[in-house]
Amino acid sequence: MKCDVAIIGAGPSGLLLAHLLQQAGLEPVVLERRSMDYVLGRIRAGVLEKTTTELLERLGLDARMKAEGLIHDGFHLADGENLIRIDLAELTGSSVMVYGQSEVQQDLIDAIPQRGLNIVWEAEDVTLHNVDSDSPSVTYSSGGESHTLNPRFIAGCDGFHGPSRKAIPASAGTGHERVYPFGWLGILADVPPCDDELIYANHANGFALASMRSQTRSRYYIQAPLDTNLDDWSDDRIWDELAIRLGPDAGSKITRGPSIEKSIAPLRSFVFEPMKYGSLFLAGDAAHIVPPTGAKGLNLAASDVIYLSDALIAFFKSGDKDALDKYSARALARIWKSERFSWYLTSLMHQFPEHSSFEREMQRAELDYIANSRAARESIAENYIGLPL
Ligand code: RFL
Ligand code: PHB
Repeated sequence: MKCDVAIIGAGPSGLLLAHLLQQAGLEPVVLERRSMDYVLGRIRAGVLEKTTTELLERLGLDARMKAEGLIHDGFHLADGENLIRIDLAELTGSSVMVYGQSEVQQDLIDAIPQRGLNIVWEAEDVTLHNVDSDSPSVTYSSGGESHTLNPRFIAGCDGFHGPSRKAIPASAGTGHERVYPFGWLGILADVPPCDDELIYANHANGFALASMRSQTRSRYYIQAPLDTNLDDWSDDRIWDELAIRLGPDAGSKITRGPSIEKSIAPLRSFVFEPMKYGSLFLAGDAAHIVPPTGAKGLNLAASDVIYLSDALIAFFKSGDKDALDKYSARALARIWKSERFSWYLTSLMHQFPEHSSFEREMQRAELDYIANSRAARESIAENYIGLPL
């Protein structure tokens, strides 16, 4: 099979990159460990920045998003009592799109046959070889048979736990990490959302987020200890806790219903640099993780692949390696700013076991400042809608 770029992973970064390269006339091959149904069933992000919606537009894969996605002109921070509205439209002239990552995945996957994209689902034992040379290879097995790809480049889009980052020798890069002492317990239910906009709440019992997928499907999260057992959290217990944490107004507007998905995700900040080693380029969660509080993970995956596809296309069209050499520095400049914002909102909105009354007062004072300062709200808004590429 001819292969210009072997892309490992069919999450948003792998599929977006594959479509961009294919659109430019290159021949990428995507290797995905899981089945298509498994990838489609993963419930994750919900908020898309303009960079991401414009990328889907550029690929001509924006029709369903435009028809079904919800444009949000603002969101709320809450201190358990009062709501502080961050008016994105008024403060920045822009907005965000609420459209689930599973829907984005569906749109990217639906277009695979029609665009002639090569993808191997359930590829086993994907292994990278000679990544430090100009002739790397990737071996894998599929349907009981062994295969080898000989691409010019490999794109590691295989998420935090994939093999790509691990193929880089420890001496060739640095990982920067912060692990938070809690996770998010998420619930998805076919009930109308409690508000038209998202609410991020800092309550003495812990953080809560009211989000949505549509006018009839809600997504909620609560901060929970890392050793939380999902069996201890009946739907009723989660609804009761959300009603407390979201405050009297939003809490009283929650519509309860049976969960259609429940999961717990740990929170982590992580950056690996550089994002290039020889002929291997990392993109998305393979190179960095943000805690979900800033809604940045999927959006960073999108900006990485915009930079990476530009650089790869320039190389295949003209042999110019300059943009490839600059990819890591260019991507990291945006990544670190999103890391900062995600860490800041996480620090502001959660209860930390190690905090004393002093740190809790700092959070309270910061929320009070945000409520009363346009400059503070403007700073939050410009980060939330996404910094320029
Ligand atoms: P993914 O989505 O993890 O995809 C990686 C793919 O690689 C495959 N893979 C392999 N394939 C072949 N061989 C191997 N050995 C492999 N090992 C792994 C995996 O099966 C998978 O298909 O990474 P990608 O593409 O970089 O995309 C990143 C995003 O998925 C992630 O950043 C976001 O979901 C984060 N995130 C959010 N991001 C936002 O922009 N806005 C949000 O509102 C938002 N909310 C969230 C989130 C993440 C969450 N969780 C579960 C951590 C909310 C939550 C709760
Ligand atoms: C979601 O709807 O899943 C969601 C929304 C906003 C976030 C994180 C997750 O910050």
